[in-house]
Amino acid sequence: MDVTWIPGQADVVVGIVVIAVVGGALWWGVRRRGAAKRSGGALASTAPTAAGRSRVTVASGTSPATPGSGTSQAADQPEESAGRFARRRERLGGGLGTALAGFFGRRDLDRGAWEELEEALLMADVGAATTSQIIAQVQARVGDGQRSAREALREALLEALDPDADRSLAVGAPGDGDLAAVLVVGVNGVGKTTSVGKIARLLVADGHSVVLGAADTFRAAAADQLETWGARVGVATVRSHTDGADPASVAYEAAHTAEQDGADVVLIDTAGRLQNKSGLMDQLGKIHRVVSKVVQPREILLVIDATTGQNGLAQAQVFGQAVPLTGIVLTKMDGTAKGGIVLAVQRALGVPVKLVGLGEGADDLAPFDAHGFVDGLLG
Ligand SMILES: Nc1nc2c(ncn2[C@@H]2O[C@H](COP(=O)(O)OP(=O)(O)O)[C@@H](O)[C@H]2O)c(=O)[nH]1
Ligand SMILES: [Mg+2]
Repeated sequence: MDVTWIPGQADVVVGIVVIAVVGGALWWGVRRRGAAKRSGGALASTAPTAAGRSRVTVASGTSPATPGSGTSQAADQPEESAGRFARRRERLGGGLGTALAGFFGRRDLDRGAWEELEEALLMADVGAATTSQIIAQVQARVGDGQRSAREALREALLEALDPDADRSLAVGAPGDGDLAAVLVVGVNGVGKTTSVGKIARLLVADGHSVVLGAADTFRAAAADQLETWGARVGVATVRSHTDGADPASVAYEAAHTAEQDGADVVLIDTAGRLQNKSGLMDQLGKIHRVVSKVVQPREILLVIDATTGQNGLAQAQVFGQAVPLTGIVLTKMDGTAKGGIVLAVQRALGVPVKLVGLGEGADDLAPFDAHGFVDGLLG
């Protein structure tokens, strides 16, 4: 018997309905499985229990959970560190260059001209001491007639920036088996947590395995914020779910976990409330001491908000009395035309600016480049 089935209109409609129902059911199933995996992953690999009140957990950034194992398929790919600064240089705004248009345009460098230069430098937050030093150098250099005022100023700014300072993060080579601890400190709201997340991305981009420690325990939201950064780039976050848990316990557990996992770097976020300055400084001192029991911190980075200028700088200086700073992260450079604050902070704190924040994007944190900075500043 010759049976040939020729589909009619009704069959096509039935077919579409069947495909829709089966497809929808499959889609629902996949979604449910994905959600279960995510919520399981966040708490699965718990559990070193901290000394004291807080139960500290490891929120794995990877799935399946392997703290400290670097990136996972789910994690996004951070931008390589080389060239980041240059790619964002125009965000510096070139405010000083604009303010100096009059000075550069002058034929005679009379007293009025030097006052104009002084005012522009002060307005750019260069600071009084560095401004005097720069003006003296520019005067000496243009005096011999060999250089233009612009060239002389470029040179003086570069020298004041200490272009040969080592601005690399002292974290060793990826996979060298030598754990490096990095503490991040600073006043509330300057961009510490954000910077820890961004530094993790920089390190992962350069091949390091990283563990994060959420030692700002005032609010669980702070740890959530850090954990989100960690999960995005595929690194584990050691945290407590209890508000007000002992920050030093969390810091210790983070260092300990990183060591056990053979991670390259443990990056520790801290609280920055200044209501009780001596309490805060004691707390930082304690965090430093307990982390040192696992490994002596190699970097203590002070985060400063560039938009707060000399005020923020005065507040930040107390941190240098509590812990031995090794470098500065200057955030929100995209939000100010007063880039001269780089010179002022380095002079006031005696440590180099190592990283600058140039936007709110996940990879908008760049290793500082003195030459590129001066070019950007002069516009
Ligand atoms: N525009 C800009 N915003 C930044 C930068 N760094 C941090 N922020 C913002 O500053 C705010 C405070 O950051 P947060 O990390 O929570 O500060 P913390 O209290 O010091 O931990 C957040 O809204 C960040 O997005 C930066 O480089 N540029
Ligand atoms: Mg924070």
